[in-house]
Amino acid sequence: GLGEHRAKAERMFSLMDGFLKNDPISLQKDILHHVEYTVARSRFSFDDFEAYQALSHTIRDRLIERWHDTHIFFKRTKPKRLYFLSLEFLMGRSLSNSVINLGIQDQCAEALNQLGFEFEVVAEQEGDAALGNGGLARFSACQMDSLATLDYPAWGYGLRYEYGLFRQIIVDGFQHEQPDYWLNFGNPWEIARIHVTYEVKFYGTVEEVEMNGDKQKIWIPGETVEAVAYDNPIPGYGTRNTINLRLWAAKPSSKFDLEAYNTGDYINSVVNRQRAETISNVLYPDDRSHQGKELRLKQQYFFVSASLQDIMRRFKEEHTNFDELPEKVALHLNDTHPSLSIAEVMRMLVDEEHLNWNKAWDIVCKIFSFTTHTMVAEGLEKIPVDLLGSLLPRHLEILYEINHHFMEELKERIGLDYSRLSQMSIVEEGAVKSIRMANLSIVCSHTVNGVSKLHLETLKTKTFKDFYGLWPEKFQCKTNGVTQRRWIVVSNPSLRDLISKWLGTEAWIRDPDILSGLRDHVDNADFHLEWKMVKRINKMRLAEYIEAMSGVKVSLDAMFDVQVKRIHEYKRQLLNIFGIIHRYNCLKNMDKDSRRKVVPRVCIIGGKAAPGYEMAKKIIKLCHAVAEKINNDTDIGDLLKLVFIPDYNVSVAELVMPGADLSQHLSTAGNEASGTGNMKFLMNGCLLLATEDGSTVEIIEEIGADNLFLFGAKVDEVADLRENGVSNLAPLQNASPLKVPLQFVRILRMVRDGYFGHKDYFKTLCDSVEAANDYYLLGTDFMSYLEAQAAADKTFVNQEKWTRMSILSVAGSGRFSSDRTIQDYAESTWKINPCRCPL
Ligand code: GPU
Repeated sequence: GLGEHRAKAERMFSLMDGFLKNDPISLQKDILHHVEYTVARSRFSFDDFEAYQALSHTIRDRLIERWHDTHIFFKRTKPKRLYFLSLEFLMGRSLSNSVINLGIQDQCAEALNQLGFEFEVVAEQEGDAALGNGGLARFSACQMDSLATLDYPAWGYGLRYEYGLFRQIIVDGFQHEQPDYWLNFGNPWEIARIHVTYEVKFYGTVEEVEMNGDKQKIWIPGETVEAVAYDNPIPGYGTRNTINLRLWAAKPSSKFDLEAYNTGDYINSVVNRQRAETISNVLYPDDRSHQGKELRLKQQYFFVSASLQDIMRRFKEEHTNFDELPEKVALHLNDTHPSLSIAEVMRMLVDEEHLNWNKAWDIVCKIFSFTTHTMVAEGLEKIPVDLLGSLLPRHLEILYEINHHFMEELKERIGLDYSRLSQMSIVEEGAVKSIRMANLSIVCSHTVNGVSKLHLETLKTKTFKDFYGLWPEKFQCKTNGVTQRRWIVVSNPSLRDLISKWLGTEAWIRDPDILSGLRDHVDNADFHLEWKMVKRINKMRLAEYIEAMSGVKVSLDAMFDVQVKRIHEYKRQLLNIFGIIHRYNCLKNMDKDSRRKVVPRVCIIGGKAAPGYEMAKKIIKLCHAVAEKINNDTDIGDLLKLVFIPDYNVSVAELVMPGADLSQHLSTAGNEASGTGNMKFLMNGCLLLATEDGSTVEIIEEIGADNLFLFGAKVDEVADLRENGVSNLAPLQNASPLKVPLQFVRILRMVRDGYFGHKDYFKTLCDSVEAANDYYLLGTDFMSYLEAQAAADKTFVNQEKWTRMSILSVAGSGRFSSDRTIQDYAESTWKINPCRCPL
């Protein structure tokens, strides 16, 4: 009975000795305990990596306590939960972040110190968890941090890829990809839940059976694999709440195929079973183009099926009636990658729970919300019907039926406008008949979110114009954000201390709007001095790293100018490189006197190209070819350096952003849905040189156009410029009959003629920006770009002005915290409330 239960609980608690303690001595005891019993090294002799392992397990224990308490509390209060479904999470390192969010950074540092170790060195031992490609995946990670910090009852669901994003190595200036077998060194941050498993089925046929006089479709699957849960605790800052990121790994089913084993072919049977594990083996490395690969589709369904079984089981433990589902469950689709969820929930409700179609559809339309991360329709995900029909035959039927109902509704609303009907259809007819996952997601979601104001505007007027006409109320803007915990507190401790000192509080770490208080000190000379000192310290760290990576020595007096992000033609790293060549040409043509007035530059470029993206790979090679020329030109010396930072990832970003003076965000207007790197640089007091694209438009609103360097065509000029070479909106400005300025042509010529070597190899790259083909308008924007660069140089000479702009950047960065984004989602999209676990 209850009494017995309580007596048992009390005895357990007395044995437990209370919760783990966080004073330095207790931490040391625990670290040594883990050295001896978890790492199995002698406590009298262990190295930095073993110290990392032991400290991580020490922290993990503390996370587990909080995580248990949080989940017991959620179970007791039964709040509406958010399930954040994403195929990618770029978590990076966990140790520093956890220690900071638990509020035990100083204690840990002291504990390690007394054991003869240094926290920074120990933290450096950790490898990145890189289960994602770029912005979309890192944004998922920032959102998890904010969900935990703001006490929301949320779960993240994802895949536990055994190989994360490839490692980039550079050989002779070319990118090579190496597998990232990140689990080789163990992962103390996950908890294997060997008993939380679900069967996931594929292939097979659909049959019709009689059920209580009704005809009912059932799916007879042909293959079964097992999904095993791995839980990753996500601690909030300034709260006990620690939420869960549950990642699924594929394992062979524990059910045996008896026949195969009885035929005596034992070895082959085992080998075949083992193939199941390939499903979660490797992350697809091409961001924004997932088209028509069976393994990718298998990954998506594997993820969807396991997550939804888990979510439904939890719902059924707490509730009996599916009418309550919309009040208790919010399912969020992070882009279309998890959108098979829609068909899967319909299948569960109709085929397994025997709800009628309309009732099930009504429920489904109340639980899904959707965020799209792309501006351009070409990037939208499509799944060939043949592929889907063979892998998931029942789901294909369901998708057809959803579309049938939608088309009927649409005909009633808009009449027999066949062109519009076919454009809005979930099914795309044509050479390859496909399912349009974005259309599916829009039809079924109660909210469709854009990731910046400009992005939402494009969705409404272009990409999803017809859907906007049909359901204007569905479309909402939720401008992205990044977490200041990682992007200031973890990555820039000196700035953290400085901000807190001058604001007189650390409250901004939970309440980022407080950062605006820095404006009060924007003209204080002491503040300026300390601000510049912090930047100098961070530049020193970065310079050391650059020298270690590339052998190039750089001057701390130079302007550190950074462009780090995935390599894409639309992000225009090529424009940056052309600008650098231009600068080089100018320097070469100057006399000694003029050179003395030049602001020295260190140009830093970093980023990965998708393995199959030839043009992006050529950009990387060109960068190296130009760097080789410039860096070895003794004539130029410290006036200009170009370095490519290899293997750009989250932990490299943490080092690069604090040390940057200037950062570049060069996407042709109308291509970058939001951008989040710009926000991270902003938080680190780095000035932006940018086009008016994505979220930069809102950064301008917040800090004023005077506090960054803007250039380039505006979004509503781009179409005209592409077509006519001039903008109808600004005829005077672009009146030149030559679309492309002479300087640009000259630089193109140099590359074409082999000035940097590899003439043949760069040919297609040059062709892609030749006047007629210059889709991303490099030539058109070139002069404007050079002007913005010149303005940056001019301002850098005036350090007082520069520092002012830098301070105002940080002061205006509060709006770009993911805390703001998440609160907005919680209140207006998910309709969830904070659920704070008591201390
Ligand atoms: N983004 Br679609 C990705 O990183 N990968 C993708 O496949 C797609 C979008 C990015 C957007 O390019 C970027 O503008 C945005 O800030 C980010 O998603 C998060 O919304």
